[in-house]
Amino acid sequence: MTQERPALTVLLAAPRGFCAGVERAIRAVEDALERTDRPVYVRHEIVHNGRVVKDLERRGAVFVDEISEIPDGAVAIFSAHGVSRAVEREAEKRGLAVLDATCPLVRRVHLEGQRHARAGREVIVIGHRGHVEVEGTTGQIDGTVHVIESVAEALTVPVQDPDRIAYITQTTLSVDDTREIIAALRKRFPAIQGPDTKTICYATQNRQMAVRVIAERAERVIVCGARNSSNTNRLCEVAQGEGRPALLMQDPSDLTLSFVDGVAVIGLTAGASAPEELVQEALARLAQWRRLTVEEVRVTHEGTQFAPVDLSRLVSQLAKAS
Ligand code: 0CJ
Ligand code: F3S
Repeated sequence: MTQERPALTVLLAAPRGFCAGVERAIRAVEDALERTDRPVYVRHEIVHNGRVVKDLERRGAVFVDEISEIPDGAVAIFSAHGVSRAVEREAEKRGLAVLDATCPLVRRVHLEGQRHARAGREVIVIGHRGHVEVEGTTGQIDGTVHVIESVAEALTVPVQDPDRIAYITQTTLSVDDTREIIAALRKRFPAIQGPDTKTICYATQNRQMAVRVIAERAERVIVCGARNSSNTNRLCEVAQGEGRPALLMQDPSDLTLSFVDGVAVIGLTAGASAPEELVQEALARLAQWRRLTVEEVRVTHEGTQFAPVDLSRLVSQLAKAS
């Protein structure tokens, strides 16, 4: 007699997966591959996901770490995370045909930082040191910039004039941790200017809210996404903050039978750079072991869409050059 697979309820977070900035950035690479006959180079992973990068590589895109690796005459695409002024200037000097796929919400943070610097304020960037978005944002601001990652650093960051400072944030931070860091800054520098947690983007906020709701009901949580993806890691932390073991699933093989052992209700979500196919692969894997009931738990609807990156100027520039 065959033994029936035990039941497992999967709480599927919504919203999850691709945000509007990721959709736009990937489409910029696809459009460039379709509409130009030049080689298409992308500086940095267009978004932090190996599956997305491999797919675009198969279609002809070449990913590099630095602008200096891009040959003259090629199309150069900047990733969704944004770049510094130095990178922009180097591309200009080299005469590269640039498509800037920086997320408009990251760009907004750049402009905010530049505005504070023009007003003579020192700018504190709350974010992860060494992360590509933080490198781009700090490199967009002419003036004194400090990066801080924690409440401890908020309490010790050395500033020249406490009456002339401002802060901005990376877009993909933990909402809760950032709120605490901002509170510490405000307490120490009552005159500080800054936007509350608003510059953490809508997609990051919504995915954190959704994973918290499923984590309240699930015993464990699976988060699809890459290990180098900041927003994906933050989703794991939110679930762990609710006392639930969380597994970051970069590839279906990361999901092992032992993770679901004895579990009746599991949560499933995906970072903003993780394709939905990964979520479907997680479900297929779980279905090999268990009889699934899948319940989508939606905490909000997302209507945000961005206009595509405009290729028309690039296409006419290339046509003139050839
Ligand atoms: O910084 C961004 C514009 C977010 C892009 C989408 O997510 P991802 O994983 O590529 O980047 P993070 O590491 O910043 O979350
Ligand atoms: Fe933009 Fe936020 Fe996505 S900054 S790329 S909408 S994660």
